[in-house]
Amino acid sequence: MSRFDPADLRSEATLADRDHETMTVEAPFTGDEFATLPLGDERDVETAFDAAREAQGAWEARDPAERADILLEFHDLLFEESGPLLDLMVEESGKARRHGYEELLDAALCARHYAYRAEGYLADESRKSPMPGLVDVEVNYRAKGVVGVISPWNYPLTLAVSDAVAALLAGNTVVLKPAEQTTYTALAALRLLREAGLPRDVFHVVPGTGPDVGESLVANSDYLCFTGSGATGSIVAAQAGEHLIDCSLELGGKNPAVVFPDADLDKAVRGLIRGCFTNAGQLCIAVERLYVHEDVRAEFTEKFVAAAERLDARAGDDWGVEMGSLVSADQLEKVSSHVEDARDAGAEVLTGGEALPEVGPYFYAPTVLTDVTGEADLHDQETFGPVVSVYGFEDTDEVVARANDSEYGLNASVWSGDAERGREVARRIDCGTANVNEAYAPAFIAHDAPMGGMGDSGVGRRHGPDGFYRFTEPQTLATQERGEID
Ligand code: TXE
Repeated sequence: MSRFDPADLRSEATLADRDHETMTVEAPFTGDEFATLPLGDERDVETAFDAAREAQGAWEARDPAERADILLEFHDLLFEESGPLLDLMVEESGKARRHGYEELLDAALCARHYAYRAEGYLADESRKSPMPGLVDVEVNYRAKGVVGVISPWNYPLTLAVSDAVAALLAGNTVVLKPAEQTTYTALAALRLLREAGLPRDVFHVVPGTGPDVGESLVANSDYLCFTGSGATGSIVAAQAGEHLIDCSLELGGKNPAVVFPDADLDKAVRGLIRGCFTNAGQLCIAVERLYVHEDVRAEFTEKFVAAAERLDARAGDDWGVEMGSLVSADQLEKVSSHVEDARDAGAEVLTGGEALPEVGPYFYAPTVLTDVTGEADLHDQETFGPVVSVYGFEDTDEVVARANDSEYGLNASVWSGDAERGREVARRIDCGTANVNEAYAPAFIAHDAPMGGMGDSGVGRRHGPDGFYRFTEPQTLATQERGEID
């Protein structure tokens, strides 16, 4: 039996002792049954919250250094168990092994980052003594209580744990509802956290569907982290508002990249192939709009299309696979209909533009489009697949305006031989993370730096101090020790 056998992993989930309805989880590479998933409901959520609330005080009272040691052990276990963990992730989500590894690295580095930083954040003297004078003031960063996390299927490991590790280190306990498609990866992460020494009741996972588990999860949480679609995000935010709790929402984007004529074109092609096709484009920070200066548009496009055609898209679990499957029939339907609709509205398909049933039931070819018009859904809406549109531009102000002509504002990149010029342009783009000569560094490398979106891309930030303090309740404590104030 594998270290992370689904039937065995079910024991990590919080499900009250009764029969549960089940759903079939597919293996995206084949469309065959991968496992059955028991579906919880609000009774299971309440069981989880009762236990998490009971455990919270003792967890918060622990020395922050002890909490950090557990997270550092978790970091080590992720690497020690990377083989079976990646086997599970590849089978359950249909992603390429190398993208699973990138995700594992992100989860591990996020845990390590906060393990090293959390104690300092909690003790930050510059925040604690804001007003020396007539009264002594200290600010105590108390935990919020029990943090709810609702996570999606595209990065089933890191999006299940990245918010949670910061919340835990701030002294909160956590209840997580992972996406139905990829719950077993989240349960494997939970097993490793427990093996690292996390007390059982400090972190609960309740499997189930969004409406059945999600609503009561929001109702019981003291803070909520949501990653997923804008439509579901606004439902969840409205529910959070009803319960007067704060939340952070990470909702995706239609991310632009701008290539200037002085850019190193080979480097830009390499970086943007990763930016567009990593995880088959099912990545909130994936590039979906490519603006290339007219002077280099033909040369860039030729190289880019050739590189897209060379990608090894395959249903294999070896390291050589460069692009995996879409997660499901629903996702394939969404991607195909975006491309068909764009084609009907006059777009030209330079490569791809079709499903690859001979490779696997939900595979879609790396696709490059041009002449996409504003009538096409794909022009403005997130596709969340291996599909990118190339547009030409001539003038910097024009391209900044076009990059900003979007309801979203998550991630952007600017490619130029002059890094200062790249930064100047990047600063003018309305987005939470901007990169120069790199497609998405702040999400996967810079855990010290905040990551999140403007506009319809969401609310709040993960990573860095912003990602930590959202899990705290600042309490201002003033003491008058020097006689009366009058
Ligand atoms: O998302 P949902 P879906 C985008 C991407 C994709 C689209 C649809 O464009 O094509 O969203 O994906 C839970 N109350 N992103 O349908 O529904 C659900 O069970 C509470 C971008 O999978 O938002 C899952 O755990 N929770 C994105 C989570 O919400 C509810 C990542 C996400 O599912 C719920 C994923 C409800 N009423 C999709 N309904 C990103 N930002 O990276 C569902 N859920």
